[in-house]
Order: sequence, then C-alpha cells, then structure tokens
Amino acid sequence: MLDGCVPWPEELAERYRAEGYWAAETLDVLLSAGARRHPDRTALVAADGTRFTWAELDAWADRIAAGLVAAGLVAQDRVLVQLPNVPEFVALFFGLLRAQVLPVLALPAHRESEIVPLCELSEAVAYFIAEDDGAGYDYRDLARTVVKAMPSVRQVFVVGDPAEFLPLPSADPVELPAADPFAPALFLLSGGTTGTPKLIPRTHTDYLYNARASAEVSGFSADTVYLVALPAAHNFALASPGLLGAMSTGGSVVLAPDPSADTAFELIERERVTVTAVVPPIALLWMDVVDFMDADLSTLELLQVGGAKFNPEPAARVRETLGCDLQQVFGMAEGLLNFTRLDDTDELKITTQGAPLCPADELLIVDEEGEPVAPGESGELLTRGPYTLRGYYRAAEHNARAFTDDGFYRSGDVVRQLPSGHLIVEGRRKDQINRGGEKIPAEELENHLLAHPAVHDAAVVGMPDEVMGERTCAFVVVKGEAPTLREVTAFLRERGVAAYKLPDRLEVLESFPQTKVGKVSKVALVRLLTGENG
Ligand code: OOB
Repeated sequence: MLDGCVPWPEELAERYRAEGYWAAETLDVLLSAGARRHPDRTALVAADGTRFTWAELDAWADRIAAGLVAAGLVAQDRVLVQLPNVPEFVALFFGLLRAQVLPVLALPAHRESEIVPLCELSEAVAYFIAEDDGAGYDYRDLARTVVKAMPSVRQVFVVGDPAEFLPLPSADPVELPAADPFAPALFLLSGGTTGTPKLIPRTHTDYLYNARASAEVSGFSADTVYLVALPAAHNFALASPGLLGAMSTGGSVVLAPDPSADTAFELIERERVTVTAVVPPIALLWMDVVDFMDADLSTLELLQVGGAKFNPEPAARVRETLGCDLQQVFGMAEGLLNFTRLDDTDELKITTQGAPLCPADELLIVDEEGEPVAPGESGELLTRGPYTLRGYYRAAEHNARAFTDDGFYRSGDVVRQLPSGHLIVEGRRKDQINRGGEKIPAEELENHLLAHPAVHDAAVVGMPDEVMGERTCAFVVVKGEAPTLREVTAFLRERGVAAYKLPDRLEVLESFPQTKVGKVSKVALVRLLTGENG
C-alpha cells in the first residue's frame, strides 16, 4: 500500500473479496475489455462531434501511457490533472492507469489557492492542464504560478497550445507491468471542512465496484448514452455511475463542456443521450427553460440528481417537464453512495435521497454523543464499507477525528432512515457550505478572509436559497474601515480562490454571537440572516 494511505483491515478485505465486491481486476479493464469486445463501436463523443471508437480510445491510452514513461514518470508518482470535459481527459485517465501514475483529480474551477496546496500534499511531479477553459481562462498562466510556487512540479503538459510547456505525452506503445488491483489508482478531492485540502485514495477494485454497481442500479446497458454534464473529475460524473459506469456496460459517453440548457439540450438531441447527472440548480434550470426551447429530449430516459438536496416539489415535476424518470443520488467522494431504485415508488423517488448501493455498506445514525438514535430518528450518518475510505491521504491527525475507532467515516450529514432503507438528508453537522452541490470548507474561506488587512475576525455560513440550496455569507468583524463585498471578492480572487468559493454576501458585525462554550455560534449567525428566532 502506498505510504500515507490507510488500508482496510485484512478481515474486511477478505470478506469483500469473498462476497464478490472486490474483483482482482484493475480499472483499466473498463477500457481494455470494451476495446476487445466491441472495438468498432463508439466509446466517446466530444462536444464538437469528434468520435472515438473503443479501439481508437484504447490505442490512444496506450500511446499516452508510453509517453508518460518516456517522459520519466514512474509507477506511484502523483500528478495533478485539471482538465475540462474534453476527450483527452478520458484518454489521459486510462493512460495514467496503465503507467500506474496516480492522478489527483482537481476541478476546472480550481485556482492557485487550491492547486498549490494539492501539489504540496501529493508531492505532484507533473501538472496536466488544457490551454484554456473555452471561456477565456488561460490555464497556462495558472501553471506558471504553480511551478514557481512548487518546483517539485517538474513538467506541465498541455492539451492545446503548450506555449513554453509540453504537449500531452505520446509514444509508441510499450509493454507495461500490471497494477495491483488492491492498491490506490487515483485520488479524489474531498469537499472538505478544514483549512487544508484532503485527498481520498481510491483503489482499483473499490472504484471498479463503485462504477459497476452504480451502473447496475441505474439500469445502464450497452445502449446507454451518458452525457457528462458535470465536471468529469467529480465522483458523480466519473464513476457514480458516470462515464466509467457507462463504459462498464459498453455504453457510450458524450462530453458536454458545461451543463447549461443550451449546450446540454443540443447534445442530448444530437447524440440521442439516454441518461445524465446534474446538481439540483441545473435540474431546476432545465425544467424552467425546457418549454421555451425546441429541443428533442425524447431519448432521455433518466435524470440523476445529487450533490445537494433536491427538494420534493421540483423532484415531483421532473417527469412532466423533462419527460424522463428521476433518480436521486446521495453520494460522497469518500465512498458511500445512495440511489433511489428504478422500481421504487414515485413517493420514494421524490421524497428520499436513496438507499445504500451495497449490501455490505454499514450505516450508523448517531446523536451528538455518538450514540445510535432510535430507528427513524435523525442523526449524523457514519459509514464504512467496501468502497468507503478508511483514511484521507497523509492526514493522520485529521483521520483521528474524521473516523471512529472502528473505522466508520463521519460524513457530517444529518439523515434519517426509513424502514425501506432509504435515507432522507435533513441537514449537516459539518463546517461546510453546499452551494448548489459545490462544497466550500468554511475554515478555508475564513482563513483567506482573515488575511485581508481590514478583517479582524471572520465566520462563513450558508444562507438558505431557493435555487442554490445555500449561498455563502461571510460575516466579518473589521479593524478600521469596512470593505465592501466587491473589494473582498476582488481580494480573494487575487489570492487565487476558486470563483465558486467567493462569498455572495458580506455582513459586518461588532462582534460574533457565541455558544455557551464561547465558540462562534454559526446557528445564531444563520438566524440573523433568516430572521428566525431561536
Ligand atoms: C457528491 O460528492 P461530494 O464529495 O462532492 O460531496 C459529498 C457531500 C455529502 O456528504 C452531502 O453533504 C452532500 O455532498 N450531498 C447531498 C446529496 N448528495 C451529496 N446532500 C443532500 N442530498 C444529496 N442527494 O456530492 C456526490 C458524489 C457521488 C454521487 C453524487 C454526489
């Protein structure tokens, strides 16, 4: 096992193998087996209509793998991958798997303040970017900042014009040794609750289970045409079931550069897409505009919604507005996935966030003292299982708090469970804002705010919002003249904070309300915004 990763205890590993959840296969089988079985079928379609057969994608991944080796990358090296939804993402992903180089999957929205700490934590030796994001942002500028701050990043590879950097590696295919199926294959980013990023090691076998089992409960088949509307680097769009799930059943994958209705509807019509996954604000947007757009969405069978709570009222309108079935997905990069099932009643599909994916998923719902609540009562969800991490990468101290002694991950989500096993997400017991599915660790943003010369103290909370679920409000106590929201966001941008983390509202207070033990009371701060008395 890679240094800094926490393995599953041997007796559980034995059980997961014996019960068939852990196959002795690597993730690469998703591409290699497909290429053998149906080389000439379409595997991947880019937004511009460029198509790749399974054989072409397979050969491309082989050339990239050989190129990585020729560029001096070796097994177990970590590299930062930050690509938009382009075909190179998929080819590189499999190329890296074949070379046993471990990708850290950053989001396209990330900037210097996220990328540099990720490079530091992972000791990344290379950084993969696209020339731009298609909307005018030049990642080569970001790379210049990153390599200056992180000399350990020896090489930058660029999809598009590399400028002073390197093009995507490519060389004549070579024989490469097979990876250990039970070793880490990639790192996902945690939504996070603290001031520093956390990395989630996912092994070949656990992630393969994640993708295959998700594909099965989502009814994927060889006829599935999956639209990647969310960032491909996010667990939902990558493997829950996402593009890897679609590949596992021999389906095809269509890449959308963004999830706007204009872009997505055109691709759904053109490529006869059957299923896609979105966050609630996108589902709301699609439902709002579908009547005004003359797109043919008749091939769309299933809309998967997750990442944040999808309220029953809009959930009930999916079928009549978009003409497809709804599947709610409550998942986390850390592992556990919950899905409503295709044969569930409408009631369950509309009012719950689904039931656990795997029979071996263990769930505990506990009160503030860590004691199990009575059945049906709400409490914090703790979980362990065959595809849920046992520890963040190189984070021993944090792991001691984030996991129980017997290895349950403390999700920080407040849920209640119905007798059917379905969960209803009721809230959160973690210091994070969920802004329409995008996660903002409060402490991280507070630290950035505290760096502002006029800010004496800062506390960030989520304020309820019809469309986004929550938006971000920064409360500050100032020294001297209070800055405006515009000044604060300009300051944060200057520090290289991702746009989705910028506060939507700024409130200046004389002092912060406190809890009985003298901590800042975020509950009281939210009440100041909503006007509720407590
Ligand atoms: C997905 O993964 P992450 O890692 O971005 O965020 C996980 C957190 C959960 O702990 C929960 O707080 C929230 O996002 N969440 C939901 C939810 N789905 C995720 N809260 C309420 N209702 C839902 N349906 O967000 C993710 C990963 C794989 C599949 C789907 C979502």
